[in-house]
Amino acid sequence: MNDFLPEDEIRDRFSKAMSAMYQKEVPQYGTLIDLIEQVNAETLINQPDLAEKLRAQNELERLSVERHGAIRVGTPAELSGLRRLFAVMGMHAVGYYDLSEAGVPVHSTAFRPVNDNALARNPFRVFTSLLRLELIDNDELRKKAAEVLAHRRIFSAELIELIESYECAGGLSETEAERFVNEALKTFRWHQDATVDWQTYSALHDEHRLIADVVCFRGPHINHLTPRTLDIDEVQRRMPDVGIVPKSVIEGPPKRRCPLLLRQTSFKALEETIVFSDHHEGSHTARFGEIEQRGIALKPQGRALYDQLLTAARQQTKGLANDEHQSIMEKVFSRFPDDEQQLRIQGLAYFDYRLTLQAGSLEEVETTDLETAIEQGWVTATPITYEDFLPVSAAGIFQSNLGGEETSGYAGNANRQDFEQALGTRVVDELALYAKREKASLDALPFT
Ligand code: OOG
Ligand code: NI
Repeated sequence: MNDFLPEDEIRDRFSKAMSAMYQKEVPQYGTLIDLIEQVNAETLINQPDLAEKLRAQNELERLSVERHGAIRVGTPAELSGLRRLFAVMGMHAVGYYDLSEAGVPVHSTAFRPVNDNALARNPFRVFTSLLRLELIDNDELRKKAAEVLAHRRIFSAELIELIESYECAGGLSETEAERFVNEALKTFRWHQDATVDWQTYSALHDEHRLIADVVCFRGPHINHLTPRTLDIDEVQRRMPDVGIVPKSVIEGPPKRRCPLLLRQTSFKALEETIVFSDHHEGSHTARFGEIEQRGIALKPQGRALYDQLLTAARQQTKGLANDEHQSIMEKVFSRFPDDEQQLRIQGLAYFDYRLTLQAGSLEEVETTDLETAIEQGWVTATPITYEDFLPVSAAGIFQSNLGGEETSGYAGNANRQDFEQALGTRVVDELALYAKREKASLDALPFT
């Protein structure tokens, strides 16, 4: 019998090790975590109903585990290497995000667990972006960047060996898993010393700060981690009290009774001292901390409405501070139904259907229809949580930390095929995952 450590367990250990490393590397991130824990605790006291609901869903003990991190890589080989690394932890590429639209020369996916049990155990995901050198117009600069990237190795020999042994044997033993977590962590560590001289860094930085961030260092340092908060508006409000500068607005939908998709905010990236290969001392800003609050996954029709309202609101919210931004968003989003029944009946969002314990006689359930069964309390419909990302929000996060204005310089360049070729596989369609889960729950009900 093989005695493998479950992938979910490896992911759990890895995410905790990553969190410990990042708190040590970026002390402000530890401050953010303390603030979130305080706000979460207060929210649970002030909203006993929410506390009860979370307790019933076994959510309380994993409230404090990080929900996601983000990295950026420079070459197809690095991206496909990451695919193999994350597979060891049961994380697979889900979704394609084109950020060129928002003036950021990358396209991205999220490595994440895909099945319910794995998500329930630890939903840790890594938003992973691939730099698109082909979007750099300057020939000389593009060649220089490609050359620098061609020389770096972001995975240790020991890590590659462990990944190969996972692929051959189908798992890792306890001791191998321990070594794997250690070695994998090194890939995402911060390096104070750049691999290039000051002049090269500056030239790349002037093209786009992100290019310098990807090209000039030894590896894809983790650039943020993101815990979950129960009250993002409150955390945004209190960040300055603990000496943290928040980004100007909370991204995503406004506050709702039935939370939609994903809301995010972050603190601004820190300026950190860097020593360049010519011993020149300078600084680089890349690393920050983020928080998220997740809501229901939307069906294509709901998502179209979200995108439409977001676009309408964006024209009115440009440049506004968070409070005004949120109040305009609330107004614009009043067109989006805000109760679970309407979200369900109008086919706007995904739900998970379950037979309740007091489901009368099966016969009664069998001969009725879904809506009656829900009304009678024989079947419950629970919102399915959105596990993915939002490209417009992601662009907002990128921009606030790269100091970039929104530009359209790289726009109109979605190229999923290229991305999948670099990755070495197709990305999983996120909507198909939610649809499958909803359908499986419906199929398990005893209707005839
Ligand atoms: C990724 C930014 C996107 C999110 O949560 O939407 C992101 C990055 O800055 O590399 O993490
Ligand atoms: Ni993020």
